[in-house]
Amino acid sequence: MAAKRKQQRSQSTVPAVALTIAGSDSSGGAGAQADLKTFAALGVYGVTAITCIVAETPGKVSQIQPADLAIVREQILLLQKSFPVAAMKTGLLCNAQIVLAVAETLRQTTRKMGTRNLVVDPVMIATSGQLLLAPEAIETYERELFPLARLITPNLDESSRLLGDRIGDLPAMRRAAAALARKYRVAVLLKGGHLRGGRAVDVLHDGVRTTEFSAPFVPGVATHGTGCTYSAAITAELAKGADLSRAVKSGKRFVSAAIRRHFVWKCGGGTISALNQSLRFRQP
Ligand code: PXL
Repeated sequence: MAAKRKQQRSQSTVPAVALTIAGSDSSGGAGAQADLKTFAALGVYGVTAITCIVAETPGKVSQIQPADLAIVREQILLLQKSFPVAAMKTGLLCNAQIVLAVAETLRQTTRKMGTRNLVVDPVMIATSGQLLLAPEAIETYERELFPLARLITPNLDESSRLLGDRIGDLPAMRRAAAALARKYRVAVLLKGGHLRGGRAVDVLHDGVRTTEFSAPFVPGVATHGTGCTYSAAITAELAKGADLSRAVKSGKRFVSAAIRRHFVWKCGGGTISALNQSLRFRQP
């Protein structure tokens, strides 16, 4: 009887749906793969629109192949038509034409959603330093995609490029987050993870208020995909109905745990490591 009730309960629980529009990372730590693992860990059903295929290992991008614009558009259109997509994120969009195609398709399809539950992670450079986005695409992001977003999540390098200014410490981060929110009229989460120090501090500016999110910095972990995982976790929380500040708080907790509990394999005389997005952890 109890087993039957349990079965009925699990059948009647339909998860919220989140869409990621992102590149495929062959090594599974970043991109759409990281997003799907994160969505699953947070109890959200993930669907994907793949924008490009990246052949890479955690330390080195070998080759990037952009997808045709028609298939990028069709994936988004089809998913939006068929699933009750509650929140979306964009990851690596590769070039200006793809950024434009995504923005145009989202403008077409999200009118019926009511809210703009779109998180834009403006991925430009890999953790390894390699350029992932064609530089001329930045302007297309600013003009076409940022106006559709509920939140943009640049890291320090990306924020510096957007503002044309170096960001060297926490007071500069606070100023930069406010400047970005003013410039693009959108909420901004400026991630300070790359500002080495005892703590990893991120600054959220929602157009009115500034909130800071802090976690111990985990040194010496050669990871990539932290930005993808973080924005995916925020998107998952938004899909479940959290407000922006709560979604960022939970997202920060999730990505910090994924870094802390990263995997390391011994391989070919060296080691290779990856984020661990696979474990569901308890929310205090
Ligand atoms: O972490 C940035 C990133 C995003 N998306 C894809 C990637 C990478 C990094 O290498 O491959 C597909």
